[in-house]
Amino acid sequence: MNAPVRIKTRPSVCPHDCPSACALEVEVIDGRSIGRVRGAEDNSYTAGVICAKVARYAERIHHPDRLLHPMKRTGPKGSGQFERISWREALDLTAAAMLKAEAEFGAESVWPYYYAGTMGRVQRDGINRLRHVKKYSGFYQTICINTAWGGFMAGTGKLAGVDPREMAKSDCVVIWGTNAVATQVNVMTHAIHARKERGAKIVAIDIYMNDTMKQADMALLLRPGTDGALACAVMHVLFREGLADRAYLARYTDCPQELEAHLQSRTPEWAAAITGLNVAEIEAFARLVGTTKKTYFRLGYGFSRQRNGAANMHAALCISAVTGAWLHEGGGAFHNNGGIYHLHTGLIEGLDHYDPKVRRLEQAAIGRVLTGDAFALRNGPPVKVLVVQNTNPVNVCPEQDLVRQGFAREDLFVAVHEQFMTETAKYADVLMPATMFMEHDDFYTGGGHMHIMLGRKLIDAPGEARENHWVISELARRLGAEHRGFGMPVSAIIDETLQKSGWGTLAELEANKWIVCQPSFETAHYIKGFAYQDGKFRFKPDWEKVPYAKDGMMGPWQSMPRLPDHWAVTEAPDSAYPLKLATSPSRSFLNSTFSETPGSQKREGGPSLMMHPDDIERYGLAEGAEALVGSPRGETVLTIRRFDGLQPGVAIAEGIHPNGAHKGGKGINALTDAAQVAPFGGAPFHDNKVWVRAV
Ligand SMILES: Nc1nc2c(c(=O)[nH]1)N[C@H]1C(S)=C(S)[C@@H](COP(=O)(O)OP(=O)(O)OC[C@H]3O[C@@H](n4cnc5c(=O)[nH]c(N)nc54)[C@H](O)[C@@H]3O)O[C@H]1N2
Ligand SMILES: Nc1nc2c(c(=O)[nH]1)N[C@H]1C(S)=C(S)[C@@H](COP(=O)(O)OP(=O)(O)OC[C@H]3O[C@@H](n4cnc5c(=O)[nH]c(N)nc54)[C@H](O)[C@@H]3O)O[C@H]1N2
Ligand code: SF4
Ligand SMILES: [Mo]
Repeated sequence: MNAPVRIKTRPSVCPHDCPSACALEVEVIDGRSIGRVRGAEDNSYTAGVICAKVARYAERIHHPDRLLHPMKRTGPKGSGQFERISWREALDLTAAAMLKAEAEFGAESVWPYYYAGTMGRVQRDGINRLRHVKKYSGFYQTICINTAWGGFMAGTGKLAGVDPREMAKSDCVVIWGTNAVATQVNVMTHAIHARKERGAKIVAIDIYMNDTMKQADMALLLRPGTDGALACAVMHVLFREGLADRAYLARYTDCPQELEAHLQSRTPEWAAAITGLNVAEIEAFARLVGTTKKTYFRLGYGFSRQRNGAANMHAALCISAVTGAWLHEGGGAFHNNGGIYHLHTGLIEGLDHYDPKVRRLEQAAIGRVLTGDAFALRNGPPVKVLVVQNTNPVNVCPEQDLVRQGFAREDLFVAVHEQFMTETAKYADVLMPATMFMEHDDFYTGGGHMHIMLGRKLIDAPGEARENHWVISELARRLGAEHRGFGMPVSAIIDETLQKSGWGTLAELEANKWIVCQPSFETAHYIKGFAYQDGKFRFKPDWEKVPYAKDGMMGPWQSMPRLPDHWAVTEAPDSAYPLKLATSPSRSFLNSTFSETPGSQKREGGPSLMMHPDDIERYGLAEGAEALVGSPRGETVLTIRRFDGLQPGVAIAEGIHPNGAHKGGKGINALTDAAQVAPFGGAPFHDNKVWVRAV
């Protein structure tokens, strides 16, 4: 009789770009394959729960379409026609193109282009070491976080808030502008715990009845880009009805009297006209948070992807300072914990070679950069070489028509290091196969929680797939770029980074699986004062003094309102473009990742547009029929779906489906804009005026 195969379970970390950064338990079947993936029960934030797409990770890591060998392009740009070459040839060709561009156009003509396909700190950010040593064009990350982080830090002075596990001790959890059921499932774990154990109320604030709104006790369905008006009216009611904590305001905030006077005219009636909510809803919400001291405001990214997004994030955050919720366990606000880890990333990123004079190009404006827009290029040389890791810009970046035009340039050399034949990979001149997280070492910090975590290599990579760090080190060697970080084992980089940052050693991390970095109650609740020098929360931030401002001011920041307000700069519908479109994430894709896995494809179906029945009728459309959708940027084709869980005049397209899944081959980001959102940049993905026509 054969002995039963013993499947080992090993710890890991989900590397995808998700605030949950879940601690995983992976069934390792043999040196090459995995079985089921579960959430770690013993991690206090993950608490045994992960999303469905990662639970079935075997279908992604063992996918038959994984890239296995380096290749070079044989057909026209974007055709996806390649022939197999050796690693040596792939790296030689790439390095030669980089050296040639540098010689002819200067080092800034090379643009290392990366993002958070893996959130591993070594494999994600190591490309910056090459950039700094060689003085290639810098990379200003504007696709995701700027508006939300900047808006939150404007109030607190720091990117950190109340322990996310404390949600379980709240009496009211306000889930604002994040579809947590889909995008960060653990928020729901802790919020629902509070509901079960303490009868806590869950409030959700969104622009359509998504899966999170459906679970809420109070669902506030407002018009896109109007959260600032809602926040002002809520604070108006709090002052009017004696629900503001005046002692807290006096001790902890910068200008409470000025705020109160300013809010006099921001009545619920005023906000109702702007938001489309009714006065009773606004007052009920204000009274709930005003009388429930243990209210936890969980502020998401979604509502900041508007042209007034940073201002709205700040306005929503201000409510917690008016009620004084921060003083109470289970009360206060949270967006992201990036500020608690204080990692010394000098070795990883080569910061000893940092040169502030080198230009930095905006990630989200890649279409403009590659098509020669002088402002986007900061009046510098053209970009002649792109080296892409961990991102899929041809699919995920705004102004897709420009992006594709840029990638199609015959004089642009593109090297892509990828796991799959993505839409960006198809445009590569040299395409290199990448490992997945269980095939390499790295460490992770959780944006939505408080752990530093270790993810070890658990299995061998298929074919010739190689990790990011190896590829960057091999390029560095060929380019004559010198830094001790190149060629160092990843584990040694992790160990040194942890020690320098005061978090112990790699051996300790390995023994404990994660480090709990949660600051004390006093620190997380800002009991001794907020992070500005005077300890005061800012109702009236000086945007140029927000810590984020060091990276430069962007967009029409000088006309931002000084105090929380409705800043009417979103793209207003008009007769030519009568509807507002948001491009909200879908549950089974993660940005463009997982669009290759059968389980996710089955659940998401094809690209569609959710529209109010009245609008379907008004524009002569039909359920299930294809329609052409256009914005000032471009056009795409979507299938119409009836949906009455949104306000008339608003439409939602969920998920970033592959461009090729849309009839005509243009993806959803043909509609979106790379406009700079004030004051720190960022793309207004959910702020588009559009028309819809039957085809
Ligand atoms: N399943 C899944 N998970 C993901 C992702 C994914 O694509 N799919 N993406 C990952 C990434 S990179 C990120 S940054 C996070 C983002 O996750 P979230 O913080 O959840 O942000 P979004 O998903 O952009 O939007 C959340 C919600 O905001 C709504 N919204 C849009 N405009 C407004 C507005 O003006 N006001 C209000 N109140 N709501 C508005 C959207 O309709 C959406 O329902 O999720 C991560 N997790
Ligand atoms: N319409 C619309 N567009 C959006 C958004 C939206 O809400 N609406 N959201 C925006 C947001 S918030 C974000 S963050 C961006 C994200 O957009 P991207 O940064 O492009 O993220 P993904 O689409 O997940 O693509 C990550 C890629 O990295 C690859 N990858 C993963 N791990 C590794 C690795 O270890 N090595 C290498 N070499 N490659 C790896 C994956 O295979 C995948 O193709 O999209 C933005 N685009
Ligand atoms: S919820 Fe987010 S972090 Fe957790 S497993 Fe899913 S994608 Fe990964
Ligand atoms: Mo993101």
